[in-house]
Amino acid sequence: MASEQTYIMIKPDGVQRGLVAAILGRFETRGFQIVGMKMLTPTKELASSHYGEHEGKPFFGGLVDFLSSGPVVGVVLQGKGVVAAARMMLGATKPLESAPGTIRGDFAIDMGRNVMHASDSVDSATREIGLWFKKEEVVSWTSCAAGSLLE
Ligand code: DGI
Repeated sequence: MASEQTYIMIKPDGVQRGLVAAILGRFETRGFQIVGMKMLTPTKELASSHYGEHEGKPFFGGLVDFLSSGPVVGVVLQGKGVVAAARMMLGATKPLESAPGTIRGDFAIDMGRNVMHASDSVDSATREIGLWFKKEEVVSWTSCAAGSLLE
């Protein structure tokens, strides 16, 4: 399986609860590489674009208001199979249906406060990385651990 990039984001609830390091640490210790990272409070326009697939649904307004309510930490992660792996590590959209050991299964109980986002496909990852990061903000670097992580 080829190296991929995905977009993950600690949402305002995760930042407020001081979960940034705990969440990002899981990805780093597994062997995924951070190649872009920023903290910002998203505008409503940016939040609406990010969740564009949900426009028109009853929860859309609340979702956009919440995502733009405070700082988030957006990260581009890179590694073998990282798109599907990040979704597995994240857990189900409804935290109470997320297995223990997943991020939502360990850190959340409510769908409207489910602490983190991760792109759900390679195509979504490409779109979301382009939405949140300028090209020059994604850094190309080689980890000195690469030879110990991959055959
Ligand atoms: O990729 P996910 O975050 O797991 O889920 P998603 O892309 O289907 O939905 C994005 C977010 O929108 C999700 O994290 C929580 C919220 N959401 C999704 N479905 C519902 C919802 N919020 C409410 N209140 N009701 C829903 O049915």
